Amino acid sequence: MAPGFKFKSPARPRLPDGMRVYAIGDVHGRADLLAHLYALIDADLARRPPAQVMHIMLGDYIDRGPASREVIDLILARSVQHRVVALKGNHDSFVLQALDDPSAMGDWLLMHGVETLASYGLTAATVAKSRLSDLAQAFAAVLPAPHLEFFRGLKCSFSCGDFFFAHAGVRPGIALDRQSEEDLLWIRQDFLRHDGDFGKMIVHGHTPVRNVERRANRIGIDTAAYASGKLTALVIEGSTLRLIDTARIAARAA
Ligand SMILES: [Mn+2]
Repeated sequence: MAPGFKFKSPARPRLPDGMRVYAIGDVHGRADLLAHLYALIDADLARRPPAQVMHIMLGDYIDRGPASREVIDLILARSVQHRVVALKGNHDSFVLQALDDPSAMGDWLLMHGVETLASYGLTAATVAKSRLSDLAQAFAAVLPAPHLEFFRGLKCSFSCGDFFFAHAGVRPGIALDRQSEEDLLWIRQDFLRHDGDFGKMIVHGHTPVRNVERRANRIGIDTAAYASGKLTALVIEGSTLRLIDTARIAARAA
């Protein structure tokens, strides 16, 4: 950063006029919740049709929950009717790495990759008895081509108006267009503890919170859907923020 460089973040961040963003937090294999959330968004769109709509998925589609494959199918189907920007989460990054390098397959299994493999038909028993290189080959054989393209196409960040979207956050002191993939996908305390200006309002997931965490410089929307049943969408229009989440539906079903 050049000496004397100062961020100039507006006090009330806003999107371009006529645009509405639905930013969606970490799904982690809960296709049931994502389907519910899309239905809630459809109802919201029917009630209040905007000029332009964008869905921004904040990453971590897979692992932990039971239905990673179905989550990807839902996002691909959604992309036919809507503009969907799918960002890369740290968990999602293991898919391509594991196909390339069997040792990364080992790292992925330590990050709950076994649930994702199971959703693609590779059972825990198969995983347990397979060498990592065989497992990588077996995974390559069952991963549908559109899914491979989906994982290849994930972006590490996206900016619109005064908002900047990334899975985990950004590193303080580095311009938003110079952030590393490692930080955008993995950063925690160095980002979360920073209370200075980042230049834009950062919308992120990755670090679970019970309720959406709104600070002066960032908004965290990973409401731990996998465990809590609450998958959250932050709705942004102009400088107005709203929340839509699945908690009520999940509670009724329980
Ligand atoms: Mn994450």
